[in-house]
Amino acid sequence: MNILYHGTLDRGETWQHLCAERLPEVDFRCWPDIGDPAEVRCLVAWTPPADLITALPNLEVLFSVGAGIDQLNLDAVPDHVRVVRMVDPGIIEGMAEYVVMATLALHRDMPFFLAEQRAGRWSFRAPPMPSARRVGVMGLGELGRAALDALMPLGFRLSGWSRSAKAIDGVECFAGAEGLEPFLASADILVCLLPLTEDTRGILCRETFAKMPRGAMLINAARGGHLVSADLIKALDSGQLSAAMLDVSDPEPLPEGHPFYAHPAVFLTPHVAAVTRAESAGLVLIDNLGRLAEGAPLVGEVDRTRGY
Ligand code: NDP
Ligand code: OXD
Repeated sequence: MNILYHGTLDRGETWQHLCAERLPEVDFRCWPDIGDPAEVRCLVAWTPPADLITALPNLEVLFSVGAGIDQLNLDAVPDHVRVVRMVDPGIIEGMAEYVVMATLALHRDMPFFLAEQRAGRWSFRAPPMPSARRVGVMGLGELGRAALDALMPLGFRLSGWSRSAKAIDGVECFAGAEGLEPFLASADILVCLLPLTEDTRGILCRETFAKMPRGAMLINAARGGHLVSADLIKALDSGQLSAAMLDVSDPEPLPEGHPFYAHPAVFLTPHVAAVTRAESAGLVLIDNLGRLAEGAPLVGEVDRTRGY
């Protein structure tokens, strides 16, 4: 079997070595050393150029380097090609840690205390107990579930929203379009961990913010396309929302001069919430290549009609 990797060379080399050790029968190539393109059955990439996809006439599987697949431009990928996202324990652990960090920073009023510090003021303000705050997680997949598990011991009230109904101990679960309004109505801190699809693009918008409790806070660690930036600025300026922690933006990097950079209630991280870890993700990829060879189901295979 031949597999082609397109991306940063250090990760490619780690995976190439891992593959040589564990699956010596697989010929792992790192772009631009494609060899004969007709021999390539699998491509692993974050954002492969469209002309690379068309150059591979026998491509069967496209593996995303990340947990998301929206960045792959699937319009350029023939329908018969299977698409697989990365279900990496390193990504899952990283996201759980980020959500805990961001939730605690917002819950403990860090935006207020930082502003007061910058203004040279010593301003006492007691934070509410975690049990007085509800954290609502949008998306109850690999990352949403891990984030909720990590939040659970901290004492927050927890809720979650997904497309299909779920039952999770200690979490009030809502589902579908009809579940969105009651879910939002009690979300003091809203965490977005949805995949970016036609249904979820722009979901963090004026209508959504208006349904949340006044002064609520937002964490977006999913994709920049979920958020309508101008609506967030208005919600923050009007006090409907009080702070936002954003790991992702549209576009990335966020252009110089974008209002988010200077807004006192916006806190940015440059898409670092959960990084694909070469070692742990490499093992997941190797496992999937073994499964492919055996004709077994692939971990993280995406339903292309659903978009995630
Ligand atoms: P999963 O596919 O495991 O989970 C997706 C969840 O979203 C599921 O619970 C699904 O519902 C729900 N969902 C999808 N569409 C809708 C909808 N229309 N309405 C309500 N719920 C919906 O994804 P992951 O948890 O692995 O990843 C989520 C996203 O996180 C990725 O797609 C990526 O964009 C982002 N990400 C960001 C990173 C960062 O560093 N900032 C790192 C890694 C990922 P159901 O369970 O019913 O199917
Ligand atoms: C991912 C990401 O999807 O890093 O894995 O955003």
